Amino acid sequence: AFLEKAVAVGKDKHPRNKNKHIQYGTAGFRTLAEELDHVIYRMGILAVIASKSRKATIGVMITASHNPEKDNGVKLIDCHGEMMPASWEKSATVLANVGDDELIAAIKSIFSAENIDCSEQLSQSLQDGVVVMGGEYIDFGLLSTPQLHYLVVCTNTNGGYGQPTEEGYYVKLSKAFLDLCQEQDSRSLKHYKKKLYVDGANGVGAEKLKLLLKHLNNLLDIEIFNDGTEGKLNYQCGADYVKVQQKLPLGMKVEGGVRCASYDGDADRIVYYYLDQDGIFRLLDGDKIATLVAGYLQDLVSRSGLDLNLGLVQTAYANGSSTQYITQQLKVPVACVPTGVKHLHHKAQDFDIGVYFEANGHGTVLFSDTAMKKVKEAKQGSSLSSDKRQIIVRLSTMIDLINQTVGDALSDMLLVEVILRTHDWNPGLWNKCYTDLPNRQLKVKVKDRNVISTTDAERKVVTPEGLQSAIDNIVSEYKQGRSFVRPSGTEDVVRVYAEADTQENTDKLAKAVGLKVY
Ligand code: NG1
Ligand code: ZN
Repeated sequence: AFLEKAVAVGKDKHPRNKNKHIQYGTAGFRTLAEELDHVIYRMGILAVIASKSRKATIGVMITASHNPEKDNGVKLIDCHGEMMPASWEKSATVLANVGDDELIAAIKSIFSAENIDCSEQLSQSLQDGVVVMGGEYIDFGLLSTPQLHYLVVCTNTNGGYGQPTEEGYYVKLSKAFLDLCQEQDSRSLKHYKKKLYVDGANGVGAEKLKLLLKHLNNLLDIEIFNDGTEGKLNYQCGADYVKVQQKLPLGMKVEGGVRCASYDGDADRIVYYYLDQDGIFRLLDGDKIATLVAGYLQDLVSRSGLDLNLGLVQTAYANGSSTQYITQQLKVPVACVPTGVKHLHHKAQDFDIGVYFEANGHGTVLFSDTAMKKVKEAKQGSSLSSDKRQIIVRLSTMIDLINQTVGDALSDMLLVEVILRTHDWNPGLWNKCYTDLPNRQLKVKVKDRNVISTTDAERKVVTPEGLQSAIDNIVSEYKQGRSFVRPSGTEDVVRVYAEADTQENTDKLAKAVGLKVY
């Protein structure tokens, strides 16, 4: 609403009617006074944006300084009394020179260049849309994506899934976590340490983690990095960066052997990692989390004596070693589906207990109605041995710990922590379950990514004709080679994935396949 008004008032009262380019120089805009009207109007707009972004007072000076009387000028003074930084000078120049109709786009680009949260205005637009249709809404303010999923279910089940408040979310998760930890408080732990470093991706997760921590009775000793007070959202940090680049996020200082985790911006993904004793970065991605969780639940189920089937759902991006480990070692059935949570979630519903994870760290566990009922009934049963009872109670508390609605960085983190604690594992012991095949993801820009169509859960190309056999030929030259390409559903690129026996060969393979796409 503000933005439309800014354009309307500008056009009406302070139009830009000369096409002369004007630049924010060392001391602001300087030119003939008669050419400055629209510029000064726009500096009013910029001043508000700057002040809001700095959460502080800034200044606007109108002066001809040492120049003749017919001249004039305008400059901004930043919050500590100094000149505005160069990036703002650039924004000022852009804003001063766009046509009256391009003002909205220019303002939005300043929001993004200066990393300003424009969600408040978008939230207002949303509310306008709801009200226009006679709808009602609850404005929860800032939440993580999974928190909203949780609130929706709670609301529609009249609290059956938990209290429909943000606090209710923390209470539900933390209670389950504390119960699961307490059960084994008496054991002395040799390898599991409560120290954990978390990279919040400069998104909403860090703030929410701080609130959750208040409920965890110091069972975790968490240090938070990239909490959004300084850096840019997902810039050289966050789950995707760490997973794809296979390195530590910006600003994180870690000691060897300490568990680290990265969330993504809206906290529905999480990946773990650590530096080993040689200082080498080791990733514990969605596949490693999936196998940890599936293995653990599988064991619980089998010890519980309940007749429940458990399966794991992956995508083509799952590391080949993880699929091999889960099918051959853990003997858990694995299904492969196309990329995208909706496919994984849907497939996971085929099992009594369906674990699904994308390699990038988005995933959760689904318990079917049958599974929930069986666990509940068993828990109420009177003829259980105390060993069995303990296992059934564990399983039941696990259900509370897991946000079944969607992948959830906070819930998944607690889940991983509980399992590691139960096994008394450090990250090295976790990582030893299987060794990832070296892998590489590339993006290729093409004219029209949709000429590529795929089948077999995106593992084989259908069109353009000949591409798949070309890929097959290349792959056959590599030991343990596997590669596939698919058009991204979220970016205008084709993604190339490759695995092989060594990192060097993997990179070569990915590049060679990429060239076929290009
Ligand atoms: P695309 O752009 O279709 O590859 C990416 C992720 C998906 C999923 C979506 C939605 C990879 C390779 N792809 O999809 O897994 O998370 O974004 O965020 O990580
Ligand atoms: Zn996300």
